Amino acid sequence: MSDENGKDVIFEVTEDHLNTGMRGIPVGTCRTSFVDPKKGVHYCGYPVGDLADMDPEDIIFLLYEKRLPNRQESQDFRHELTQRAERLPTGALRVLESLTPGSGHPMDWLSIGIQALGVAETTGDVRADGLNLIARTPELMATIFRLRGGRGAPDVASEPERGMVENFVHLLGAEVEADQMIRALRVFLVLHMDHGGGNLSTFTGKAVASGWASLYASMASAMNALSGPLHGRANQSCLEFVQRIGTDNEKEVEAFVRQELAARRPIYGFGHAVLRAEDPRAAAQFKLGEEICPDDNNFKVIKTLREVAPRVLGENPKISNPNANVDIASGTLLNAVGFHKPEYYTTFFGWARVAGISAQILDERNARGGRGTPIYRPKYIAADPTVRRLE
Ligand code: NMX
Ligand code: MLT
Repeated sequence: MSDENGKDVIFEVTEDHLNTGMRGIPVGTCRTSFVDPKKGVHYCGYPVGDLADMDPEDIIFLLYEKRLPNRQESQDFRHELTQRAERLPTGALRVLESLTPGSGHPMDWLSIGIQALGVAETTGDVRADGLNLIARTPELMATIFRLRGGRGAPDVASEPERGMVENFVHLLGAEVEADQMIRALRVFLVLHMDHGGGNLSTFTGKAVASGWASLYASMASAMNALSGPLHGRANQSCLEFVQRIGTDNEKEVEAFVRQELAARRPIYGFGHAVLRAEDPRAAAQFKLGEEICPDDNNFKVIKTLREVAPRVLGENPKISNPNANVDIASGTLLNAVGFHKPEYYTTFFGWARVAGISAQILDERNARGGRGTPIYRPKYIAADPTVRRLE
Protein backbone atom coordinates (compact mmCIF):
# COMPACT_ATOMS: atom_id res chain seq x y z
CA MET A 1 0.00 0.00 0.00
CA SER A 2 1.23 3.55 -0.75
CA ASP A 3 0.26 6.95 0.62
CA GLU A 4 -0.71 9.99 -1.46
CA ASN A 5 3.00 10.74 -2.08
CA GLY A 6 3.68 7.23 -3.38
CA LYS A 7 5.66 6.19 -0.25
CA ASP A 8 5.20 2.67 1.11
CA VAL A 9 2.85 2.54 4.09
CA ILE A 10 4.60 0.21 6.52
CA PHE A 11 2.27 0.69 9.44
CA GLU A 12 -1.10 2.28 9.90
CA VAL A 13 -1.66 3.94 13.24
CA THR A 14 -5.20 3.60 14.51
CA GLU A 15 -6.91 4.73 17.68
CA ASP A 16 -6.17 1.32 19.20
CA HIS A 17 -2.46 2.16 19.19
CA LEU A 18 -2.88 5.14 21.50
CA ASN A 19 -1.82 4.69 25.12
CA THR A 20 -0.20 1.31 24.43
CA GLY A 21 3.35 2.43 25.20
CA MET A 22 3.85 2.83 21.43
CA ARG A 23 3.81 -0.95 21.16
CA GLY A 24 4.77 -2.09 17.67
CA ILE A 25 4.78 1.39 16.10
CA PRO A 26 7.86 1.81 13.88
CA VAL A 27 9.67 5.07 14.61
CA GLY A 28 13.11 4.64 13.09
CA THR A 29 15.83 2.34 11.85
CA CYS A 30 18.48 0.59 13.92
CA ARG A 31 21.87 -0.52 12.59
CA THR A 32 23.21 -2.38 15.62
CA SER A 33 20.54 -5.02 16.19
CA PHE A 34 17.03 -6.23 15.43
CA VAL A 35 14.69 -8.42 17.45
CA ASP A 36 12.89 -11.25 15.67
CA PRO A 37 9.82 -12.07 17.80
CA LYS A 38 10.50 -15.83 17.53
CA LYS A 39 14.30 -16.00 17.12
CA GLY A 40 15.33 -13.16 19.41
CA VAL A 41 17.94 -10.49 19.05
CA HIS A 42 20.55 -10.41 16.28
CA TYR A 43 23.59 -8.15 16.59
CA CYS A 44 24.41 -6.77 13.10
CA GLY A 45 22.76 -9.89 11.66
CA TYR A 46 24.30 -12.50 14.00
CA PRO A 47 21.91 -14.42 16.31
CA VAL A 48 23.02 -13.50 19.82
CA GLY A 49 23.38 -17.16 20.85
CA ASP A 50 26.16 -17.57 18.27
CA LEU A 51 28.12 -14.72 19.88
CA ALA A 52 27.69 -15.69 23.55
CA ASP A 53 31.17 -17.13 24.04
CA MET A 54 33.08 -14.43 22.21
CA ASP A 55 35.17 -11.65 23.77
CA PRO A 56 32.94 -8.77 24.94
CA GLU A 57 35.47 -6.35 23.41
CA ASP A 58 34.95 -7.93 19.96
CA ILE A 59 31.19 -7.55 20.31
CA ILE A 60 31.60 -3.87 21.16
CA PHE A 61 33.68 -3.54 17.98
CA LEU A 62 30.85 -5.28 16.11
CA LEU A 63 28.21 -2.87 17.45
CA TYR A 64 30.32 0.16 16.59
CA GLU A 65 31.71 -0.99 13.22
CA LYS A 66 28.86 -3.35 12.09
CA ARG A 67 31.33 -6.17 11.42
CA LEU A 68 33.44 -8.51 13.53
CA PRO A 69 37.11 -7.57 13.85
CA ASN A 70 39.93 -9.63 12.39
CA ARG A 71 42.72 -10.67 14.79
CA GLN A 72 44.74 -7.48 14.30
CA GLU A 73 41.70 -5.21 14.61
CA SER A 74 40.67 -7.04 17.75
CA GLN A 75 44.10 -6.45 19.32
CA ASP A 76 44.14 -2.82 18.22
CA PHE A 77 40.66 -2.22 19.63
CA ARG A 78 41.58 -3.74 22.98
CA HIS A 79 44.68 -1.56 23.00
CA GLU A 80 42.55 1.50 22.24
CA LEU A 81 40.20 0.68 25.13
CA THR A 82 43.18 0.14 27.43
CA GLN A 83 44.56 3.54 26.51
CA ARG A 84 41.21 5.20 27.10
CA ALA A 85 40.86 3.56 30.53
CA GLU A 86 43.01 5.89 32.59
CA ARG A 87 42.23 6.12 36.30
CA LEU A 88 38.80 7.50 37.21
CA PRO A 89 39.03 11.30 37.36
CA THR A 90 39.35 12.38 41.01
CA GLY A 91 36.30 14.64 40.74
CA ALA A 92 34.07 11.71 39.75
CA LEU A 93 35.57 9.54 42.48
CA ARG A 94 34.91 12.25 45.08
CA VAL A 95 31.26 12.47 44.03
CA LEU A 96 30.86 8.73 44.64
CA GLU A 97 32.85 8.90 47.89
CA SER A 98 30.44 11.56 49.15
CA LEU A 99 27.52 9.09 48.99
CA THR A 100 26.74 7.11 52.13
CA PRO A 101 27.68 3.40 51.84
CA GLY A 102 24.61 1.25 51.45
CA SER A 103 22.37 4.19 50.58
CA GLY A 104 20.04 4.33 47.58
CA HIS A 105 20.03 1.69 44.87
CA PRO A 106 23.21 0.67 43.00
CA MET A 107 21.55 1.88 39.77
CA ASP A 108 21.36 5.37 41.34
CA TRP A 109 25.11 5.13 41.94
CA LEU A 110 25.73 4.02 38.36
CA SER A 111 23.69 6.86 36.95
CA ILE A 112 25.39 9.39 39.27
CA GLY A 113 28.81 7.91 38.43
CA ILE A 114 28.21 8.26 34.69
CA GLN A 115 26.95 11.81 35.12
CA ALA A 116 29.99 12.65 37.29
CA LEU A 117 32.33 11.21 34.64
CA GLY A 118 30.58 13.45 32.12
CA VAL A 119 31.24 16.50 34.29
CA ALA A 120 34.91 15.54 34.40
CA GLU A 121 35.57 14.64 30.81
CA THR A 122 32.90 15.20 28.17
CA THR A 123 34.62 16.00 24.86
CA GLY A 124 31.47 16.43 22.75
CA ASP A 125 32.81 13.88 20.25
CA VAL A 126 30.15 11.17 20.63
CA ARG A 127 32.40 8.36 19.46
CA ALA A 128 35.25 9.33 21.78
CA ASP A 129 32.86 9.88 24.71
CA GLY A 130 31.17 6.50 24.09
CA LEU A 131 34.45 4.60 23.92
CA ASN A 132 35.90 6.48 26.91
CA LEU A 133 32.82 5.58 28.95
CA ILE A 134 32.99 1.94 27.84
CA ALA A 135 36.67 1.84 28.80
CA ARG A 136 36.05 3.39 32.22
CA THR A 137 32.99 1.35 33.18
CA PRO A 138 34.87 -1.66 34.67
CA GLU A 139 36.62 0.64 37.16
CA LEU A 140 33.44 2.64 37.74
CA MET A 141 31.55 -0.57 38.50
CA ALA A 142 34.23 -1.89 40.88
CA THR A 143 34.37 1.49 42.61
CA ILE A 144 30.59 1.50 43.11
CA PHE A 145 30.61 -2.07 44.46
CA ARG A 146 33.42 -1.28 46.90
CA LEU A 147 32.31 2.18 48.07
CA ARG A 148 28.67 1.23 48.43
CA GLY A 149 29.75 -1.85 50.38
CA GLY A 150 31.82 0.33 52.73
CA ARG A 151 35.16 -1.09 51.50
CA GLY A 152 36.66 2.12 50.10
CA ALA A 153 37.80 2.71 46.52
CA PRO A 154 39.73 -0.12 44.82
CA ASP A 155 43.05 -0.62 46.62
CA VAL A 156 44.94 -2.10 43.67
CA ALA A 157 45.90 -0.35 40.45
CA SER A 158 43.58 -0.70 37.47
CA GLU A 159 44.99 -3.08 34.85
CA PRO A 160 42.76 -2.56 31.79
CA GLU A 161 45.09 -4.60 29.60
CA ARG A 162 43.68 -7.70 31.37
CA GLY A 163 40.33 -7.17 29.56
CA MET A 164 37.21 -5.38 30.81
CA VAL A 165 35.69 -8.17 32.88
CA GLU A 166 39.04 -9.42 34.13
CA ASN A 167 39.98 -5.91 35.29
CA PHE A 168 36.65 -5.45 37.07
CA VAL A 169 37.11 -8.70 39.00
CA HIS A 170 40.73 -7.75 39.77
CA LEU A 171 39.66 -4.29 41.08
CA LEU A 172 36.87 -5.81 43.14
CA GLY A 173 39.51 -7.72 45.08
CA ALA A 174 37.11 -10.65 45.02
CA GLU A 175 37.92 -13.47 47.39
CA VAL A 176 36.07 -15.89 45.19
CA GLU A 177 36.51 -18.33 42.37
CA ALA A 178 37.55 -15.63 39.86
CA ASP A 179 37.56 -17.94 36.82
CA GLN A 180 33.86 -18.80 37.16
CA MET A 181 33.00 -15.18 37.86
CA ILE A 182 34.84 -14.04 34.76
CA ARG A 183 33.25 -16.71 32.60
CA ALA A 184 29.71 -15.87 33.74
CA LEU A 185 30.21 -12.11 33.46
CA ARG A 186 31.69 -12.28 29.96
CA VAL A 187 28.67 -14.21 28.69
CA PHE A 188 26.32 -11.91 30.64
CA LEU A 189 27.83 -8.81 29.02
CA VAL A 190 27.62 -10.16 25.48
CA LEU A 191 24.00 -11.30 25.91
CA HIS A 192 22.84 -7.97 27.37
CA MET A 193 24.64 -5.42 25.17
CA ASP A 194 21.82 -4.50 22.81
CA HIS A 195 18.17 -5.30 22.12
CA GLY A 196 16.94 -3.31 19.14
CA GLY A 197 16.18 0.38 19.14
CA GLY A 198 12.89 0.56 21.00
CA ASN A 199 13.59 -0.95 24.42
CA LEU A 200 12.91 1.60 27.14
CA SER A 201 16.48 2.42 28.20
CA THR A 202 17.87 2.62 24.66
CA PHE A 203 14.92 4.66 23.46
CA THR A 204 15.26 7.01 26.44
CA GLY A 205 19.00 7.45 25.87
CA LYS A 206 18.46 8.19 22.19
CA ALA A 207 15.56 10.55 22.90
CA VAL A 208 17.69 12.58 25.32
CA ALA A 209 20.64 12.50 22.89
CA SER A 210 18.41 13.74 20.04
CA GLY A 211 18.23 17.13 21.77
CA TRP A 212 22.07 17.16 21.57
CA ALA A 213 22.54 16.39 25.26
CA SER A 214 25.97 14.88 25.95
CA LEU A 215 26.63 11.16 25.63
CA TYR A 216 27.10 10.98 29.41
CA ALA A 217 23.83 12.82 30.21
CA SER A 218 21.99 10.63 27.70
CA MET A 219 23.51 7.46 29.16
CA ALA A 220 22.69 8.46 32.76
CA SER A 221 19.06 8.94 31.61
CA ALA A 222 19.14 5.53 29.94
CA MET A 223 20.37 3.93 33.17
CA ASN A 224 17.53 5.55 35.11
CA ALA A 225 15.10 4.05 32.60
CA LEU A 226 16.74 0.64 32.98
CA SER A 227 16.36 0.77 36.77
CA GLY A 228 12.62 -0.03 36.77
CA PRO A 229 11.52 -3.54 37.79
CA LEU A 230 9.51 -4.08 34.60
CA HIS A 231 12.72 -3.45 32.63
CA GLY A 232 16.32 -4.06 33.80
CA ARG A 233 15.63 -4.46 37.49
CA ALA A 234 13.60 -7.59 36.72
CA ASN A 235 16.87 -9.55 37.09
CA GLN A 236 17.10 -8.48 40.75
CA SER A 237 13.40 -9.10 41.38
CA CYS A 238 13.61 -12.48 39.69
CA LEU A 239 16.30 -13.88 41.98
CA GLU A 240 14.59 -12.45 45.08
CA PHE A 241 11.46 -14.21 43.94
CA VAL A 242 13.30 -17.49 43.17
CA GLN A 243 14.79 -17.40 46.68
CA ARG A 244 11.29 -16.91 48.12
CA ILE A 245 10.10 -20.00 46.21
CA GLY A 246 12.94 -22.06 47.68
CA THR A 247 11.82 -25.42 46.20
CA ASP A 248 11.91 -27.11 42.82
CA ASN A 249 8.78 -29.11 43.60
CA GLU A 250 6.51 -28.57 40.61
CA LYS A 251 3.26 -28.28 42.58
CA GLU A 252 4.72 -25.82 45.06
CA VAL A 253 6.25 -23.70 42.28
CA GLU A 254 2.89 -23.62 40.51
CA ALA A 255 1.11 -22.62 43.73
CA PHE A 256 3.65 -19.81 44.20
CA VAL A 257 3.13 -18.49 40.67
CA ARG A 258 -0.64 -18.53 41.10
CA GLN A 259 -0.39 -16.78 44.45
CA GLU A 260 1.80 -14.00 42.93
CA LEU A 261 -0.64 -13.51 40.07
CA ALA A 262 -3.59 -13.41 42.48
CA ALA A 263 -1.75 -10.70 44.42
CA ARG A 264 -1.32 -8.82 41.07
CA ARG A 265 2.46 -9.08 41.20
CA PRO A 266 4.44 -9.70 37.98
CA ILE A 267 6.07 -13.06 37.37
CA TYR A 268 9.57 -11.72 36.86
CA GLY A 269 11.66 -13.28 34.15
CA PHE A 270 8.64 -14.01 31.94
CA GLY A 271 6.88 -12.05 29.22
CA HIS A 272 8.14 -9.55 26.71
CA ALA A 273 6.98 -6.55 24.72
CA VAL A 274 8.38 -7.93 21.44
CA LEU A 275 9.40 -11.58 21.82
CA ARG A 276 6.78 -14.25 21.21
CA ALA A 277 8.82 -17.33 22.14
CA GLU A 278 11.39 -18.17 24.81
CA ASP A 279 14.24 -15.68 24.68
CA PRO A 280 17.40 -17.27 23.21
CA ARG A 281 19.34 -15.30 25.85
CA ALA A 282 17.46 -17.33 28.48
CA ALA A 283 18.33 -20.57 26.68
CA ALA A 284 22.01 -19.53 26.49
CA GLN A 285 22.06 -18.87 30.23
CA PHE A 286 20.39 -22.18 31.08
CA LYS A 287 23.10 -23.85 29.01
CA LEU A 288 25.80 -21.98 30.92
CA GLY A 289 24.11 -22.89 34.20
CA GLU A 290 24.31 -26.59 33.32
CA GLU A 291 28.04 -26.04 32.95
CA ILE A 292 28.83 -23.89 35.99
CA CYS A 293 26.15 -24.56 38.64
CA PRO A 294 24.01 -27.62 37.75
CA ASP A 295 23.47 -28.53 41.44
CA ASP A 296 22.71 -25.02 42.68
CA ASN A 297 19.33 -24.84 44.45
CA ASN A 298 18.24 -21.65 42.70
CA PHE A 299 19.17 -23.20 39.37
CA LYS A 300 16.92 -26.16 40.13
CA VAL A 301 14.08 -23.76 41.02
CA ILE A 302 14.38 -21.81 37.76
CA LYS A 303 14.47 -25.02 35.75
CA THR A 304 11.07 -25.90 37.22
CA LEU A 305 9.84 -22.33 36.85
CA ARG A 306 10.84 -22.39 33.16
CA GLU A 307 8.37 -25.27 32.65
CA VAL A 308 5.59 -24.23 35.03
CA ALA A 309 5.23 -20.45 34.60
CA PRO A 310 4.58 -20.44 30.81
CA ARG A 311 1.79 -22.96 31.33
CA VAL A 312 0.14 -20.87 34.08
CA LEU A 313 0.70 -17.50 32.37
CA GLY A 314 -0.57 -19.04 29.12
CA GLU A 315 -3.99 -19.46 30.75
CA ASN A 316 -4.41 -15.68 30.55
CA PRO A 317 -5.10 -14.71 26.92
CA LYS A 318 -4.13 -11.11 27.67
CA ILE A 319 -0.48 -12.11 28.17
CA SER A 320 1.17 -11.92 24.75
CA ASN A 321 4.22 -14.02 25.64
CA PRO A 322 4.16 -16.39 28.62
CA ASN A 323 7.73 -17.60 28.03
CA ALA A 324 11.00 -16.95 29.83
CA ASN A 325 12.90 -13.74 29.08
CA VAL A 326 16.55 -12.74 29.60
CA ASP A 327 16.06 -12.13 33.32
CA ILE A 328 14.96 -15.63 34.32
CA ALA A 329 18.44 -17.03 34.86
CA SER A 330 20.95 -14.18 35.09
CA GLY A 331 20.51 -13.59 38.84
CA THR A 332 20.86 -17.29 39.59
CA LEU A 333 24.13 -17.47 37.65
CA LEU A 334 25.53 -14.28 39.16
CA ASN A 335 24.69 -15.57 42.65
CA ALA A 336 26.28 -18.92 41.89
CA VAL A 337 29.59 -17.31 40.89
CA GLY A 338 29.80 -15.16 44.01
CA PHE A 339 27.59 -12.08 43.59
CA HIS A 340 25.22 -12.65 46.47
CA LYS A 341 23.46 -9.26 46.54
CA PRO A 342 20.66 -9.14 43.94
CA GLU A 343 20.37 -5.34 44.15
CA TYR A 344 23.61 -5.11 42.15
CA TYR A 345 22.48 -7.25 39.21
CA THR A 346 20.91 -4.45 37.18
CA THR A 347 24.23 -2.56 37.21
CA PHE A 348 25.70 -5.44 35.15
CA PHE A 349 22.80 -5.04 32.71
CA GLY A 350 23.59 -1.31 32.60
CA TRP A 351 27.31 -1.93 32.08
CA ALA A 352 26.49 -4.15 29.09
CA ARG A 353 23.96 -1.74 27.58
CA VAL A 354 26.44 1.16 27.65
CA ALA A 355 27.91 -0.49 24.54
CA GLY A 356 24.69 -0.87 22.53
CA ILE A 357 23.17 2.44 23.61
CA SER A 358 26.30 4.46 22.86
CA ALA A 359 26.66 2.76 19.45
CA GLN A 360 23.02 3.58 18.65
CA ILE A 361 23.41 7.19 19.79
CA LEU A 362 26.47 7.48 17.56
CA ASP A 363 24.54 6.05 14.58
CA GLU A 364 21.71 8.52 15.15
CA ARG A 365 24.17 11.45 15.39
CA ASN A 366 25.75 10.38 12.09
CA ALA A 367 22.37 9.99 10.33
CA ARG A 368 21.14 12.29 7.55
CA GLY A 369 24.64 13.02 6.29
CA GLY A 370 25.88 14.06 9.72
CA ARG A 371 22.93 16.30 10.61
CA GLY A 372 21.68 13.63 13.00
CA THR A 373 18.21 12.25 13.67
CA PRO A 374 15.91 15.19 14.41
CA ILE A 375 14.91 15.88 18.00
CA TYR A 376 12.39 13.26 19.18
CA ARG A 377 8.93 14.72 19.28
CA PRO A 378 6.05 12.23 18.91
CA LYS A 379 2.50 13.50 18.85
CA TYR A 380 0.02 13.17 21.70
CA ILE A 381 -3.65 13.66 20.93
CA ALA A 382 -5.57 15.83 23.36
CA ALA A 383 -7.70 13.63 25.59
CA ASP A 384 -10.20 16.49 25.81
CA PRO A 385 -9.80 18.68 22.72
CA THR A 386 -12.24 21.35 23.94
CA VAL A 387 -10.65 24.81 23.95
CA ARG A 388 -11.62 26.79 27.03
CA ARG A 389 -11.15 30.47 27.82
CA LEU A 390 -11.00 32.23 31.13
CA GLU A 391 -13.86 34.78 31.24
N1 NMX B 1 3.51 -11.50 34.93
C1 NMX B 1 2.29 -10.98 35.19
N2 NMX B 1 1.56 -10.29 34.30
C2 NMX B 1 2.08 -10.15 33.07
C3 NMX B 1 3.31 -10.72 32.70
C4 NMX B 1 4.04 -11.41 33.70
N3 NMX B 1 5.25 -11.91 33.47
N4 NMX B 1 3.56 -10.41 31.41
C5 NMX B 1 2.51 -9.69 30.97
N5 NMX B 1 1.62 -9.53 31.97
C6 NMX B 1 0.38 -8.74 31.93
C7 NMX B 1 0.73 -7.26 31.72
O1 NMX B 1 1.03 -6.63 32.95
C8 NMX B 1 -0.52 -6.74 31.08
O2 NMX B 1 -1.49 -6.53 32.08
P1 NMX B 1 -2.50 -5.26 32.00
O3 NMX B 1 -3.25 -5.42 30.72
O4 NMX B 1 -3.31 -5.38 33.23
O5 NMX B 1 -1.60 -4.03 31.97
C9 NMX B 1 -0.98 -7.93 30.22
O6 NMX B 1 -0.37 -9.09 30.79
C10 NMX B 1 -0.57 -7.83 28.77
O7 NMX B 1 0.81 -7.58 28.72
P2 NMX B 1 1.70 -7.96 27.45
O8 NMX B 1 1.13 -7.23 26.28
O9 NMX B 1 1.83 -9.42 27.36
O10 NMX B 1 3.13 -7.41 27.87
P3 NMX B 1 3.70 -5.92 27.87
O11 NMX B 1 4.34 -5.71 26.56
O12 NMX B 1 2.68 -4.92 28.30
O13 NMX B 1 4.78 -6.00 29.03
C11 NMX B 1 6.62 -6.89 30.26
C12 NMX B 1 6.01 -6.66 28.86
C13 NMX B 1 8.02 -7.42 30.07
C14 NMX B 1 6.70 -5.54 30.99
C15 NMX B 1 5.73 -7.89 31.03
O14 NMX B 1 5.73 -9.14 30.35
C16 NMX B 1 6.19 -8.09 32.45
O15 NMX B 1 5.80 -7.30 33.33
N6 NMX B 1 7.03 -9.13 32.75
C17 NMX B 1 7.56 -9.34 34.07
C18 NMX B 1 8.70 -8.38 34.35
C19 NMX B 1 9.93 -8.76 33.56
O16 NMX B 1 10.40 -9.89 33.58
N7 NMX B 1 10.50 -7.73 32.87
C20 NMX B 1 11.74 -7.92 32.11
C21 NMX B 1 11.57 -7.70 30.60
C22 NMX B 1 12.88 -7.80 29.85
N8 NMX B 1 13.79 -6.73 30.23
O17 NMX B 1 14.85 -7.03 30.75
O18 NMX B 1 13.51 -5.54 30.04
C1 MLT C 1 15.43 -6.70 26.67
O1 MLT C 1 16.67 -6.81 26.65
O2 MLT C 1 14.69 -7.69 26.66
C2 MLT C 1 14.87 -5.37 26.71
O3 MLT C 1 15.70 -4.32 26.79
C3 MLT C 1 13.45 -5.17 26.77
C4 MLT C 1 12.92 -4.86 25.41
O4 MLT C 1 13.52 -5.24 24.41
O5 MLT C 1 11.86 -4.22 25.36
